[in-house]
Amino acid sequence: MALFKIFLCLYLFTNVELRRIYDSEEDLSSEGLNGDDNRFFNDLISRPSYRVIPNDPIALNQIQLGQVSGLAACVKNPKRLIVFQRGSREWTSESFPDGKNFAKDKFGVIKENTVLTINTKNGEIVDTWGNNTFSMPHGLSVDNDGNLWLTDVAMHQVFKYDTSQPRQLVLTLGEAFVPGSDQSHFCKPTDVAVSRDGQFIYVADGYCNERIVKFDSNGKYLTEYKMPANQRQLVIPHSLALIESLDIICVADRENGRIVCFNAGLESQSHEGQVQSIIRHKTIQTVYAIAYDQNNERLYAVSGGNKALGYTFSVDPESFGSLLTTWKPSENFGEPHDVAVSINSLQVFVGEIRPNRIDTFDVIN
Ligand SMILES: [Ca+2]
Repeated sequence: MALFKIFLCLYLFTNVELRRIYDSEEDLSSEGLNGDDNRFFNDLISRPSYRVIPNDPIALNQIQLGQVSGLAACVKNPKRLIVFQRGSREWTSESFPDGKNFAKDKFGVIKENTVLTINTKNGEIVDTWGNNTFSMPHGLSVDNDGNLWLTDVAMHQVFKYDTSQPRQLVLTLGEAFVPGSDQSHFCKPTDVAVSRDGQFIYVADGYCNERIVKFDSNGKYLTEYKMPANQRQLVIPHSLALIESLDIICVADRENGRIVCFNAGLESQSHEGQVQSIIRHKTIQTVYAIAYDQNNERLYAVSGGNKALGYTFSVDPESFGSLLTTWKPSENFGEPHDVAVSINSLQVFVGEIRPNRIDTFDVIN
C-alpha cells in the first residue's frame, strides 16, 4: 500500500504540468501570477477593436539585408528601428562544428556593417556601423537611456554601446570565443534586458546553458535563475522581456514553446528567481521572441516552425496570460527571430531569417 502511495504521488507530481496544459480544452492555459493559483483562462478576451494588421515589409534600397537576428525600437523616436543583422554571414552547420565553439579561423568577423538604424516610414538607413566587429549577431535590446545591448553567439559575449557621439563600447560581459557556464562566461547568449534605472542587467544564456544571469550595472555577477530541479529546464532561452510593474522577467523558452516568467528581484530578493507564471498556447511549438508593450500591458510573441505566428497576450494582472489576438504577414512568416514594439505602441516589427526581411504591423486599438 505504501509503495502504491509513493507511485501515486510520483505520478501526480510529474503530471501536474501536463495536466495544466491538456485538461482544459480551451486554446490557452496559463498559470496565474501567484504560483499557487493555477487559474485557467478559457477564452479569447480580445476587445473587438484591437487588431494587429500586416503592412508591407520595410523596403531598404541602400543595403542587402542579411539574416535579421535582432530588433529594438528606438526609445525616443517611434519612427526609428534599430536592427542587428548578419550581413553576408549565415549560421550553418559549419559555424559551430562541435556545437559550442565558433569556427572563427575559417569565417572571421563580418566585414559589413551589422547595426542599422532605419527610418521605418521610408526605409532610409539613417545610421550604420558594426563592421569588422561581430561574428554571429544575435540579440539586440535598447535600455531606457538609449544604450544598445548586443549579443554575439559566436563570441559568447554581451556588449553595451553608448550611442551618444562618439559611439563607445562601455561594457563587455563574457570572454571572447570562450564558451562556459560560470559567473564570467556564457554559452551562446541570446538576449539582454535592463531595468529602467539601469541598475540590473539580465542575460538569457543561451543555446547551451539553461539560465538567466543577473548582473549589476557594472557587470558584477549577482545571481542566476533556472527552472526548479524537478521541472523541465529551459531549452534555449531565446528572448527576454522585463515587466517591472509586476517585478517579473519573462523568457521565451524557445524549444519548450512556452514563456516562463521569473520573479526579477527588483523590489525584494525574498522570492527572486521563483517561477511566477508560465504562458502557453497549444498552437505554439516553439517561441522565438517576446516584447513588452508597457503602455497597454501586452506581451507580443512570435512562434516558429511552419505555422509561425504572432501572438498578443495580456499581461495585465487581472487577465495575465490571456490571448488577445494572433497576427501574421500577408504572405506568412518565414523564420521570425525577433519582435519589437514602437515606443508609442502603434507599430510592431518582426525581424526574419529566410527570407531576410523586416515585417511591419499596424496596431489598431
Ligand atoms: Ca530585441
